[in-house]
Amino acid sequence: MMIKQAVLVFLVLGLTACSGADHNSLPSNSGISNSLLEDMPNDRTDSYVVNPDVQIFIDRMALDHDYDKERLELAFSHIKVRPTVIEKSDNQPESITPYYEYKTRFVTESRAKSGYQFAKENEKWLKKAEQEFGVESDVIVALIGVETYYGRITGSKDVFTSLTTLAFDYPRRKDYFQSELEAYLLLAREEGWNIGETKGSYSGAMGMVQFMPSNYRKLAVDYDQDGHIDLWGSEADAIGSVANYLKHHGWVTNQDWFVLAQVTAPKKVVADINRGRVADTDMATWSSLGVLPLQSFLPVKTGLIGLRTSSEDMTYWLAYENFFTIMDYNPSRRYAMSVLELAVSIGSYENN
Ligand SMILES: [Ca+2]
Repeated sequence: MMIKQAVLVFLVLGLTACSGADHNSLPSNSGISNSLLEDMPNDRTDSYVVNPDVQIFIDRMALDHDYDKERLELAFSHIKVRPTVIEKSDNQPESITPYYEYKTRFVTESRAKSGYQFAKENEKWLKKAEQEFGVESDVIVALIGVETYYGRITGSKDVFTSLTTLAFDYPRRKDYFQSELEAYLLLAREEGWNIGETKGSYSGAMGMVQFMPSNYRKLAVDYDQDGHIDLWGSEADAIGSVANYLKHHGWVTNQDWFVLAQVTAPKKVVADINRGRVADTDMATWSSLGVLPLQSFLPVKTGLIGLRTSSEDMTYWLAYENFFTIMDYNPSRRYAMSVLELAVSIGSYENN
């Protein structure tokens, strides 16, 4: 989540492909996972530990957080230096997939059915989260459904290796990934994980809700109160964490997400379609620009969304604040619309 706008590709996908996270095992004596220890480069000079930037990072972790320097030296000496990560340009297929194609990955009958079942199994936690955070359960469930198919696909890459590669060999976003690496190492210490045993996405997003380490530390919650925040194994923790995230980013309880709209003069609003990530324009202004809601609407500000719903058709919506709060999870309109459409499907599944 949250960095999907940057489509990254590893030149060499040499990462271990075993699935699941063994993050619940006890820390080894070294605090490093066995899989990482077994993955020894032939020569220490092929490892990240000899990189001067890594040495600076290690010194800073020791100084700022009193982090065990030997443990870090050992961990970084077991990651082979990988070729620089490259970024696909903005016009790669991934970023221009039209909405009607994009949504077929997420808004499906089977995903709605599984979401309905997930909701039934977790009714207790979803009700609690609705009350405590004010986020509707269908939205929480749909978000987990789009992120990882309700926890079925949480990523199989070692988070420490992914973040190290991005932190030191992806110049454009190295500050961001160094701070995520820092958060990951602190999280590992707090949660008692061996460094290198936590699996996630290629960019270091973790668990059923695909939180980056900084959000894991800041916004994830131990909702079943077993003493650990486990976003892989605990559906309760995943539910509470998503609800807390959305509340933190301004979710408005029980407010609609959008209304369908008609755009009578597209040229007049060409700069307003998919502009920004805020609901900042009132209905009177939209009306003067020829944008007319096709359904009953709330007297609050909205933003204009336009997405391709077939090869010929563009559909428009006036989106309320909550639509943009979903975009705080992943800044893609197609993503936000998919989550909300899946939420509708899950909510109406029982009546199918
Ligand atoms: Ca827990």
